[in-house]
Amino acid sequence: MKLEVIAEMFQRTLRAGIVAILLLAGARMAAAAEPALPDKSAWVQFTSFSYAGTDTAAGLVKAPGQEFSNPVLAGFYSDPSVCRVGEDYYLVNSSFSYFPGVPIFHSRNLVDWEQIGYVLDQRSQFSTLRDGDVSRGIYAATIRYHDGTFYVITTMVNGGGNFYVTAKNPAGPWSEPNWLPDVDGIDPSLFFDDDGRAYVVHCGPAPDNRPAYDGHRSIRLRELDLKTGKMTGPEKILVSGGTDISKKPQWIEGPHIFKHDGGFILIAAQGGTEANHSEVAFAADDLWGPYTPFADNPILTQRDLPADRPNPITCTGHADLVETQTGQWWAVFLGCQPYERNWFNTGRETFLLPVQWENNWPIVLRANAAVPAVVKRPDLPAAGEPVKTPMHGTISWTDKFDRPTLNLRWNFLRLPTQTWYSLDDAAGLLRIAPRGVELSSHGNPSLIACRQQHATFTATTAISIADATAPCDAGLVAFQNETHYYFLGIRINAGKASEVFLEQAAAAATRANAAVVAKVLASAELPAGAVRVELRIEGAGRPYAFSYRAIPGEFKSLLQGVDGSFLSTDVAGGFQGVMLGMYARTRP
Ligand code: 6LW
Repeated sequence: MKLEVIAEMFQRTLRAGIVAILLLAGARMAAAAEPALPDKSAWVQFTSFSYAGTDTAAGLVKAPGQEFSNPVLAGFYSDPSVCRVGEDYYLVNSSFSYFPGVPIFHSRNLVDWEQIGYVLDQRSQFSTLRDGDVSRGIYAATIRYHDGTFYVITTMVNGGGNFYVTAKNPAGPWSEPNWLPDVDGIDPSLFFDDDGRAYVVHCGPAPDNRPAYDGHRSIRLRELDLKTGKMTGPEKILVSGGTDISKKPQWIEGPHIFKHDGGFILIAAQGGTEANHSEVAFAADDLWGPYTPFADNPILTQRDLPADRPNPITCTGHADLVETQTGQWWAVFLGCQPYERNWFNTGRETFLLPVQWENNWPIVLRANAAVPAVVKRPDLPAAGEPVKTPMHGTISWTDKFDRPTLNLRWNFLRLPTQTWYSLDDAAGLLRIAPRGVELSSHGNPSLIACRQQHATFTATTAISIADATAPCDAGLVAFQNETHYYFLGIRINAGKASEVFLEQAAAAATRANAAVVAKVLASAELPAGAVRVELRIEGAGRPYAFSYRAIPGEFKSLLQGVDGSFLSTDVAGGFQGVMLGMYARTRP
């Protein structure tokens, strides 16, 4: 976690209510000012989108019924949290400024996850997701099940702060947010004690709001009255700074409390979500502490491994634990897969490893042990059970837009302010209204995107050129944030596609400069009479290649060897990975 992000966030949570109200009022005015959409016949007609990604580690799995390879959720699925109900497991991730928010998955074997919905799929749950950088929005969520009800607790850093929602069915519907204005900070988690009492444990500011050093934070505990939905009783600081405050540990965050063998185990991330990330453990006889750090912390990190190791997994931390119905413990946590140096475009992904209890301490990986490429599956009856939509390994799929609703993999950037897309499942068309909202803006562009889940991938979309299509630019985008994206587009006018171009966001512009001007890296004339144009982005680690095909005709390269590190978190900053999507805009 970066200082400027968290500092700003704490200030914001103090003013949470006011900010939320102001943002909402402002957003309403902005929405009211938006120009009316043109008639649907003028919208851009996307006829398909295909994705294919290769996972090299998956190739090492020789006995898929008994083994698996990480990650279990490929692509930007950070800050995983997991819970079990009987034989069923549920997992949630952060979603930042993408809507719907907080994807939720189901599994019976902990390895193969099927998305069953989103926890925050109602506009009303998301009233403040209107502006702000992509890396704001919804931070780490925790999922727990208690007494017939599912709870997801998380933070909206754009205003509102911490809140929880509940559901009887994890696929939804989920309730409206129950805001917790008394919880100051991020990464809230719930702990239900055997007597039914509920507690929120979270990452808060340094004691008395006076950090002794950069990254000085605390882990705090307070009771939650489930009847009133309000915090009750005193708040207690369980940990100040981290495992050993004399060593100035940074960013103690993402806490969870578990009962084990009659005592209490607190785990938390420490070191920041980048290369120094780790997971550490503390133990106490009483829920309120005192909490003693494990002498051999961390219980998980990759930070001490040689930088030149093959196929490195980095940044491991932010874990959650679950006990299976057969009494084994497993950890889900985030990890990254750089293709070169510290460059990764796939964001922070969800990993799974077994936990060994040693003298009542949960060890995920011993010091200097690398995340193994191939892992023995959990010993669960449903091992190897197939899922409809694989989320890891080598994946390929095509969406022909022939269903009445959008597939769960599609996301919008921030809260859609208008209904600017429509699905025509009979014709197999996804229509997107070109609007004057740039990818560089803090608005809601006409972008429908899914995750880049592999370093080596191909994404292709097809646009049918109809006579009525409004004059616009439309095509395929690889988007990391407002100042780091590539847009492979065509210019459409009067029923003709005249030109294909590749645009790169002008990263040199600062975030304060709203008028970020993109630059055109390459362009080519399209042959007259093309009825359909296909656009393709291929990634092979760092190099990205952009090609197109005017139909009738063959694929042609527009530009190859484009620097994909421009889209990496290391270069672009932020918390998420690259999204690939379909985009349309009126001509700037
Ligand atoms: C999250 C924090 C972190 O809230 O990064 O990796 C923040 N950990 O715990 C955003 O994902």
